[in-house]
Amino acid sequence: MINILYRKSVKRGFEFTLMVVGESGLGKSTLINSLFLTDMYSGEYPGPSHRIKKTVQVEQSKVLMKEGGVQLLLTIVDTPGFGDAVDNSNCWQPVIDHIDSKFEDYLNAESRVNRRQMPDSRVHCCLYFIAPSGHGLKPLDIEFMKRLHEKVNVIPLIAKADTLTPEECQQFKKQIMREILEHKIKIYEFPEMDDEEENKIVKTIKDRLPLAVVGSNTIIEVNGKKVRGRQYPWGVAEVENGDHCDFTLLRNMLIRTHMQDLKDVTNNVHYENYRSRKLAAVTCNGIDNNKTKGQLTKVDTVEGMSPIAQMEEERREHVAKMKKMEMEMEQVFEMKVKEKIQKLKDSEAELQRRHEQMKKNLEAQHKELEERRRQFEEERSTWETQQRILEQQKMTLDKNKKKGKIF
Ligand SMILES: Nc1nc2c(ncn2[C@@H]2O[C@H](COP(=O)(O)OP(=O)(O)OP(=O)(O)O)[C@@H](O)[C@H]2O)c(=O)[nH]1
Ligand SMILES: [Mg+2]
Repeated sequence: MINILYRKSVKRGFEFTLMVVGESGLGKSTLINSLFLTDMYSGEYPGPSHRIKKTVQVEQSKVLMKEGGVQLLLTIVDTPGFGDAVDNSNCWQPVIDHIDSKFEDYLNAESRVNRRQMPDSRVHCCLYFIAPSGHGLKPLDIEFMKRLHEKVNVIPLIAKADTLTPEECQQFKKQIMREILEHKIKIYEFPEMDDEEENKIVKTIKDRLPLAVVGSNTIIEVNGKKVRGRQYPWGVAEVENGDHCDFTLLRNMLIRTHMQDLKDVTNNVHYENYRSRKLAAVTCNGIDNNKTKGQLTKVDTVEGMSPIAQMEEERREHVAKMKKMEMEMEQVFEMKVKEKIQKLKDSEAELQRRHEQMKKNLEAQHKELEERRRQFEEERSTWETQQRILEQQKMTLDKNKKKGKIF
C-alpha cells in the first residue's frame, strides 16, 4: 500500500520551495541562476544590462522541471542580502515573516473542511551563505541562523569558494563546523539512507559540510568543452567540477536524494512547531494573545459593562471558539481518515481488478496454447501415418525391383 501511495505522489509530482539567505553580494542570486534558472551569457563578461542586480525584496520564481521522469515544481525564494546597513538588528525579519506567512497559509488551508488540493508553499530548505573570509562565522551569521533553525531546514554554504585555496577552504569548513556546534546551531541533519550507494553520498556530504559553492552564469570553453565557470588569469574555476567545489553535490542532494526528507522534516518538525506555538498562543491564559488587544477595545466600548462581566464575556467567547476549533479539527481528522480509507479501498479494488484481468488473459492464452498443441499433435500423427505408408510403398517397390518384376 505504501508503494501505491508513493507512486501516486510521484505521478502527481513534487512541490518544493528553496530559499537563499545571506549577506549582500555573496552570490545568492547567481547561485540560484546557476542551479536552476537558465539565464546564461556566453563568452565575455555580460554587459551592465545583463548583470544580476542587487536583490532588494523577497522574490519568488517558479521552475517546472523533470527529474528522473518525475515532475517537479520548484519555487525559489531569493531574499535581499543584509549587512549593508549601519544598524542590522532585525534584518532577519523579512525572511522570518516570509517563512511564517507560508506556514500560516498552510494552516488556514488545512483547517478548511474541504481540502482536496492543498498547495504546499512552505519553505522546505534554506541555503545560508557564509562569506569566504577564512575567519569563521560573524556574530550576525550566528544570530541569523539561530533565528532560522527552529523554522526551516538550514544548510550552510561557503559562498564564492573560488576565492579560497583548497587548503584554506578545508580549514575554514572545520572552523565553521566547530562554531556551529559550539553555538548550538541546529543545521539540517542528513539522515541515514536505506540504499548503500545513497549512504555513501550522505557520508560525503557530511564530511564536506558546509558545502563550498561557486556560481556563474558565464559559459567558458575548457579543453574544447563548454562549461559554466569563472575565468581567471591563472585558470578557470568550474562550477560543476567536483574537484573545484561542491555545487553538483548540492544540486543532486536537493533535487534527487534529500528532497523528500527535507519536505518530511518541514512538515513533521518545523510546521508542527509552528502549529503548536500558534495553538499555545490561543490557549495561553485562555485568550489569543494576538487578538487580546482588539477584543478589549471592542468590549471597552460596551458601556455599562463591569470589568468582571467583560472578562466573563471574553471567557465565554473563548470557550465557544475553542469548541468550534476542536469540532473543526475533529471533522478534518475524520475527513482525512475517510479519504485515506477510500483511497486505499480504491487502490485495492483496482489491484484486484487488474489481477482478475491478468488471470483471465493467462487462462485464455493457456487454452489457445493447448488448442494449438492439440492441432500440432494431430498434424504430427497424420504426417507420421503418411510417412509410414510411403516407407511401406518404397519397400514394396524395392523388393519388386530386386525380383526383376518391374518392367
Ligand atoms: N568570485 C565569485 N564571485 C561571484 C560568485 N557568485 C557571484 N559572484 C559575483 O558576486 C557579485 C554579487 O552576486 P549576486 O548574485 O548579485 O549576489 P547576491 O547575494 O544575490 O547579492 P544581494 O542581492 O545584494 O543580496 C556579482 O558580481 C557576481 O558575479 C562566485 O561564486 N565567486
Ligand atoms: Mg541577490
